[in-house]
Amino acid sequence: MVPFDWADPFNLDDQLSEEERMVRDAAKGFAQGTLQPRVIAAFADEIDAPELFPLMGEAGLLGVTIPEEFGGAGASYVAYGLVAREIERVDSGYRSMASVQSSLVMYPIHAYGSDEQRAKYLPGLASGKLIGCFGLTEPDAGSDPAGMRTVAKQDGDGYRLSGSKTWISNSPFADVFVVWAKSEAHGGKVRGFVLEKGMAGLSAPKIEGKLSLRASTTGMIMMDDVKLGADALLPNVEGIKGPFGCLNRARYGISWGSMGAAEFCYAAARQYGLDRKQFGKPLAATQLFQKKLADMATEISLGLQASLRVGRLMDEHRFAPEMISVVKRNNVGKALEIARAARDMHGGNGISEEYQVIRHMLNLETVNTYEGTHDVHALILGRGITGIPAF
Ligand code: TGC
Ligand code: FAD
Repeated sequence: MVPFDWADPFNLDDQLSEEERMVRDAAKGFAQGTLQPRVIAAFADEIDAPELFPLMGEAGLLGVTIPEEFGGAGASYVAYGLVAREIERVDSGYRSMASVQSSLVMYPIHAYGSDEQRAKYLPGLASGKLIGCFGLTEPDAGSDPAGMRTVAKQDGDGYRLSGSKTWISNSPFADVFVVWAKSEAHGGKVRGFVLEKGMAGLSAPKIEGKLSLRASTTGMIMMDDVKLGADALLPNVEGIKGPFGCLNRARYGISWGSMGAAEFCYAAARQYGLDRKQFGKPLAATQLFQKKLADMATEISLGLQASLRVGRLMDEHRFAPEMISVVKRNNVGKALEIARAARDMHGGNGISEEYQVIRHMLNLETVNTYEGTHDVHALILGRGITGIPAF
């Protein structure tokens, strides 16, 4: 028998390689040393933080799974998940900034790009000197991105892009824009294009007034006949499976990240219950409080084990997208319930920025919606289970 560790019920640590533990520890050091001290003010004041990208790059947290020859860490998907967990333990918005860069910008350039595109963009993105964004969602095409209206028209050897994307993380300060459009030159099929800040006809206004994910900057991408060379096309993927291949990676990372947010809330509620006395005893000495903590520990330990399993299968190239829907949907939904419970367990203090649980709760509302809503993942699973698409 071994003693029970409330903070790691199934000894997840034991199941990691030495390299994975090192990546995790580096991420933890950065998250607690650099991100935690600034997050309360960043959320309160909705502060843009492009300067965090080079710091994340220096800490080796961008492009964790991208080969070292392109500036990445060449590490496993499990290591990538551990990084997301440590960053989101501080704030879902900071994890969002990093996961868009890694999974939604570096991944498609590496997987679908030409040698020239890889050489041009990946080292800068890995170091954080370049900031990337991913434009899929449109005002009239959210859960159903195949309904997108952004169009690429042939123009000599190159293209002209017109349309608008909305709710795009990082876009107001991005240097590199991976944008998905229906290409007239390719029979109307969805194709990926790489745009650069400063191109004529391209703008990226900020969306103000978010009450969730306020430490992460979100904007639109407006494209008014943006002229692109032939070299802007991502040559090695065609169809909507291109963006979905990126979403698989980001959704998987979110399954770990949301557990990091949940672990913060669980640890905070536990400590608060031990410290705070009512009716002559600590709150943690009451059955209701203990039941809530037991539920949190159970859901977090099961969620982490599930993400670890999916990560190992991704590392072995043996995963189905539906597996990722299970862990994205379950872990984010459970993290949101845990954050709401932790908020309640802090009483009045639970609504204060100082205790941080309400910030996690508000953030997780976004995380439950983006990268496929909770219900859309149920429908992806429903289709996988029955063979019938019910979208
Ligand atoms: P469907 O008929 O299902 O498939 C069309 C083609 O795509 C392939 N495919 C996939 N390939 C790889 N991975 C996946 N997960 C895939 N899912 C589908 C499929 O095999 C097929 O290929 P082919 O070769 O036969 O053409 O397509 P559909 O249009 O009916 O899709 C339905 C649905 C609901 C699954 C899809 O529309 C969906 O996932 N909707 C949710 C949209 C979404 O997640 N948007 C995310 C935007 S990005 C974002 O939120 C970033 S936030 C990041 C942050 O800040 O952290
Ligand atoms: P809708 O699709 O309109 O859904 C509204 C509601 O209807 C939801 O509850 C949904 O579950 C439900 N619904 C939809 N279809 C069905 C159906 N068939 N059956 C039953 N219920 C259904 N996108 C990007 O491309 N890049 C980004 O970087 C990015 N970052 C984001 C950052 C933030 C802060 C936010 C909030 C969003 C971001 N998104 C990004 C967009 C995000 O992916 C979309 O918001 C999400 O996919 C949902 O689309 P929608 O908002 O249009 O909602």
